[in-house]
Amino acid sequence: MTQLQFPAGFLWGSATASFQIEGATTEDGRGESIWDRFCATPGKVMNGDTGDPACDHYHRWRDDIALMKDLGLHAYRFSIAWPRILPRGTGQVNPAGLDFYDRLVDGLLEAGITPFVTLYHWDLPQVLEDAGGWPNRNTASAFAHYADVVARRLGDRVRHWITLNEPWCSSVLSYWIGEHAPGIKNGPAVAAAHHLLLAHGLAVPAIRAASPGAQVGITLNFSPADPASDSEADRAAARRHDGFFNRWFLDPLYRGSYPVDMLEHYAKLNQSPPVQGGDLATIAAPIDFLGVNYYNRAVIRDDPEAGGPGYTFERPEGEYTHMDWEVHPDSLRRLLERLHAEYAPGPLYITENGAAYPDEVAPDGGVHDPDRTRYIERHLAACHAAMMAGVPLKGYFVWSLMDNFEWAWGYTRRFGIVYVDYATQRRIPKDSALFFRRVAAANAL
Ligand code: IFM
Repeated sequence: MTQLQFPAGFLWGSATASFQIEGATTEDGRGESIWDRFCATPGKVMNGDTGDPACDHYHRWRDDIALMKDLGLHAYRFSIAWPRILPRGTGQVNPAGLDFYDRLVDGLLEAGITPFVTLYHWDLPQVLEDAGGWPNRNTASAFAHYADVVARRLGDRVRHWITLNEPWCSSVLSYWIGEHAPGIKNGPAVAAAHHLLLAHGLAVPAIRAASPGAQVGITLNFSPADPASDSEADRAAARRHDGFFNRWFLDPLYRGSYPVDMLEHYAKLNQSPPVQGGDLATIAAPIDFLGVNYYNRAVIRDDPEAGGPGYTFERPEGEYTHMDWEVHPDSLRRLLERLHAEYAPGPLYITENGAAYPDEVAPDGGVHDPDRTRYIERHLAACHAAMMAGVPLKGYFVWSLMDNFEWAWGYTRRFGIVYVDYATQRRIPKDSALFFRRVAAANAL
């Protein structure tokens, strides 16, 4: 392969999330989150795994920064645990929680690593869930208050803010499919999604006021949809999947409206977004960048018997990761080009991309993960191709810095470029980390 040069200033980073790495779930005044409750509910998380001690990052953050520095990373995307800052969701602020992130940000800056802060990566304070969770409109204003508290404390140093991570997961997966906390099936997911978007819209001006000149964006997870065949029915089903997963969030953010075909579809399921006057303008207020999380595509076959949106997923021949997700880098290229062409969100970042494989420590002490290395390499090539086609992609954050708590899969799925031995908390950079270090240093593939 000829060398693919990335533009000067392209950011090479890694990403994590609070609940997945921090541990210390009851320390220093942290309140309970919906994920603590979900983990404590038998049968919800594989092996009964919990958020403790995860990667014990709450105590080992200095070492983890040193690790990133050693890997030559320019940027680090992490999330703030809302229940550390406001243990009861609103009201009394917990100073120890703010202090933790304050130290983390200073440590990153001292190491020359740019912090990208995600405010919500799914750890809703349990008290807010008890009051109705995301289907309750009040949660959106509580989020704006929380964003204001954090931005006031860190906004002088943090220049990149992400309001929400993957609102599809915190609405549909959490209140309709029930695989994620709070684990509600067939609940008011459309209302949850609307209030998440509203929370984003309300938080943006609060962040801008407290962190003048900072860049504010949102991260969405995308599922590019290909029809299983050329039939009209499969193409319509793929379009439905696109609406359900991608357009449902993109359209209100970038067009100020929900997609009409999906409104009609959801109405048949007795769901509609509880829009109040001014909501859509709040949601669509301009932002500075779009964060793209991409792992795989979906191949869709129409199936009126399937319930819900009326389709099933095909499993084409190909390569699959330990999540049983198809490896399909060209869908990332197409996604980036489509986002740029159809929604013109301005600067884009890959805020997550990566793969789980069942890694083991080899007798020589290393962790040899050629499949992950190849996955990252091929997706970087796809990013490069999209940039050559004019997409303003500004950086790439690999998911994840280190192996961590993979939600309902517990610790059984390893996404890190750094291996974590959970018994000792030893970190071992995998071959993919060494590859990523070379790419970042050369700014080329
Ligand atoms: O681990 C998750 C992350 O929290 C959100 N995006 C997908 C990753 C892999 O499943």
